Amino acid sequence: RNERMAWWRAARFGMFIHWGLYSIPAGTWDGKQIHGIGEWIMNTASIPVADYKALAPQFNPTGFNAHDIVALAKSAGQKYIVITAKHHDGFAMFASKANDFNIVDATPFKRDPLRELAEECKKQGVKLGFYYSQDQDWTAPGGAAYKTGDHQPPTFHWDPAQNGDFATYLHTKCIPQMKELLTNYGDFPVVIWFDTPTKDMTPALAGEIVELLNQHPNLIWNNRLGGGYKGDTETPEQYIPAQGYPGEDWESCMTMNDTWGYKSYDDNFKSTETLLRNLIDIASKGGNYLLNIGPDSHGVVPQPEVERLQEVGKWIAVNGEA
Ligand code: JFZ
Repeated sequence: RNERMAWWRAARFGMFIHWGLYSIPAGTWDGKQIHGIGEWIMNTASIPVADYKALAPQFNPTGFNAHDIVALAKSAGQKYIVITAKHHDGFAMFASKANDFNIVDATPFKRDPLRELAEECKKQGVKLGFYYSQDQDWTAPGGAAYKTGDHQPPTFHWDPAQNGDFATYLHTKCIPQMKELLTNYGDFPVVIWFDTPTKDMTPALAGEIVELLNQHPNLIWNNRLGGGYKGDTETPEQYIPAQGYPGEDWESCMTMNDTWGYKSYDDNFKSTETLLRNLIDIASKGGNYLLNIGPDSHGVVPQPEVERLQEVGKWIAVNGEA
């Protein structure tokens, strides 16, 4: 374990990327601004599956440039990147034979940004990990949903198209896609970042995923798989624990404004000073800082995020690495 965690412990600073179809509505649906985090818009606004899936043919983010994003991370002093391969909306940002609701088959863009990032990361010496929403999936039948609004128990689904069997979802979409992610990208991923487990993820079902993960002995995965598995890393979200987690590996993930996925009207950005203080506070307590960017529907990183990352990088260059 110590050997496997060595690069991660030394890294201290990483780039989180939340990017998907939700960058098209960017916080607005049917002319109304939808409260909350942008990547949750399908759930928060109770958007029917067919309407949400209709975003895919509109997704053509030709401004996406893997070289520039990896270079931006490097210039900020970030040693690794974790990008949303699939968020709760179920849309795969990678080439998938297992499910056709993906960026290569369902959009005019037809490129695989994960492949492009993997190639650039290898070239530029940055590590790459994938976030994968293993449990919530709002467009696949049987995928789980957290409750928002008036969604009803036990499933909290809002569209009959979401109904189905969770184990079937797991066996026909989640696990096949995880296999793709774990085998199609060369040296990567070095991290799998799970999220929001529900009680659907029983120890037995989670065990099937763990079996897969164990075939990749250098892989690092977080504590959000479910089924009672603790994983390798604690993941305090949007805060810094007062004492850190003595004896454990931990990573605070944070946004720069008030959303992970791009929202056109969220300009509540933290100052560079605040971001630097967070980095230093976290590093001093032995943790990692996973700082999020949310590219827009053209694949372009919002300018306030670029500026802040560059300023953080300048400070590190002048004041030295911890
Ligand atoms: C989850 C996601 O639902 C969200 O969209 C984003 O991807 C974020 C990084 O992770 O949200 C969470 C997960 C866990 C907690 C809070 C929000 N938590 O443990 O407090």
